[in-house]
Amino acid sequence: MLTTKDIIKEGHPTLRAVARDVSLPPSQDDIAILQKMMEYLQNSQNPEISLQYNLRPGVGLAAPQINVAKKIIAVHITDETGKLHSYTLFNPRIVSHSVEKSYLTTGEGCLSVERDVPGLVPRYARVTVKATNLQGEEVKLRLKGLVAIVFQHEIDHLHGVMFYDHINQQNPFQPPEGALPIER
Ligand code: K2U
Ligand code: NI
Repeated sequence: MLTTKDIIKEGHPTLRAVARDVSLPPSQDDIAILQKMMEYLQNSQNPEISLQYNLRPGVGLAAPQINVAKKIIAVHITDETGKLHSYTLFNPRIVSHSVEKSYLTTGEGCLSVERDVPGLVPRYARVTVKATNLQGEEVKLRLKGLVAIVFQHEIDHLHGVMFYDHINQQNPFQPPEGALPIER
């Protein structure tokens, strides 16, 4: 199982690399990588397991964070309405997005960043994502709210972008014009 030591931290060059497309249909190796990433998220949200292995809770993980520069992400989050959003995806890309912005009112963190970075992170309020799932099927997801923010955070990782790259350095807590606040 993946644990905290398998997650690379700030300063590691792979976090700033542009990840490669996964060739499809996915190989057994790539399938295993994705399954381990989802297992980490589920373990990190399990009180007993996360305590036993000292795992930081995560709702998303991108392969570059385990030093695999490939376009692979996992998302496992129960949203504000109590709906579980659980996705294991190859080659995810944002194909369209709203003009309207949103932001997580608590700011963002990152499993690869072991410090608090204060400030609001402007995101698109709604995104449409296309990807290939574990079964090799093309999926099209229309996302909003917290799960849309998580997807943008993870897809950023595939382009070597960290959440704090988006923070307004002049006024970190200035909400983007007309943006929708999203509570955690
Ligand atoms: O990619 C990662 O480092 C995992 C992050 C994803 C994330 C952080 C902030 C905002 C959106 C996504 C971890 O899940 S940080 C822990 C966390 C838990 C619940 C809600 C937000 C962040
Ligand atoms: Ni992150």
